[in-house]
Amino acid sequence: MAEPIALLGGGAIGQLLAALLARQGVEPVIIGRPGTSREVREHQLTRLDGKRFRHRLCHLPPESMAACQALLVTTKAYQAEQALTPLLPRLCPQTPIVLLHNGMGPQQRLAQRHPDKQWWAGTLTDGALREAPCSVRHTGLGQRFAGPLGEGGTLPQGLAAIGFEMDRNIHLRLWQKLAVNALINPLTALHRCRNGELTRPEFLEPLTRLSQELVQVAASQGVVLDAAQVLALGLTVAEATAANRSSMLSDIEAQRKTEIEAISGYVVTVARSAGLEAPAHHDNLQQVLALEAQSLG
Ligand code: KPL
Repeated sequence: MAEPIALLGGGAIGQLLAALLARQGVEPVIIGRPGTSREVREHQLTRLDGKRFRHRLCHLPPESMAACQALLVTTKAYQAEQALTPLLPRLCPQTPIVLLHNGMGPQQRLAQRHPDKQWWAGTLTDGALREAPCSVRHTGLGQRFAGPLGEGGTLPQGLAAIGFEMDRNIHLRLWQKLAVNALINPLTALHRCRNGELTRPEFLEPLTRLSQELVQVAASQGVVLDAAQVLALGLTVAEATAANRSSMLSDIEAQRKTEIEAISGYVVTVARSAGLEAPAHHDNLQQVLALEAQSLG
């Protein structure tokens, strides 16, 4: 039998992927926090058609992690590096570690600090809602891509089985996803609005500025994007997810830390290192950090 796929992060996306894997006959295991105990729990997925799928899912502490065909990292961006630290010595050098969080920064830092590992990144646009600790609802069918951050490698069979497509230019896709998140997430958090409200005329100017700055910063890294296309992509996603609260708005409302540093913060840091300025992203960064500090008390 094929080796399991390990998932680090048992939130909505982690649970959705675990259930999709189990349905395809690929064994998923969830890696918990250090100090947790090994246990098998009953999980439930409510599928897009409303049907329920139940499966038993093994939760393991990091110290019990064994060989797997890939490790999928579905934590928040700011948790990824710390959560991975106890696992890295236990992973074979050939095992792909697929970073699926929003934003950028951890991918580049991890690949630089641990060049002996197989670093991959991915994006997925599925919607998922955690309805109870072991119950997740699939709320929107998305596209799923993964690709190596370095050279070579083949898509792990378990990922192909659940509809991930190989993307050899995953950097471009990460920038496109970063653009969508940098346009939508901070504004929805600051204005406490749903994604669809950003299609209102008063948001056109700030969204246009954010698109233009991001395209210049991307160009400094050799990534060619077009400002009009970035704006159109942001508006299309805002419209397609009109009724949703962005993850950043949800984090602020739930008084959690946000991923602002890996989103607007990444744009500002890269701009600075290239001798550029990104004032609109800088303002969003400062304002969301202030809001976060207020909500975290
Ligand atoms: O990824 C998202 C998020 O909320 O983090 C978007 C695409 C903005 C959908 O809400």
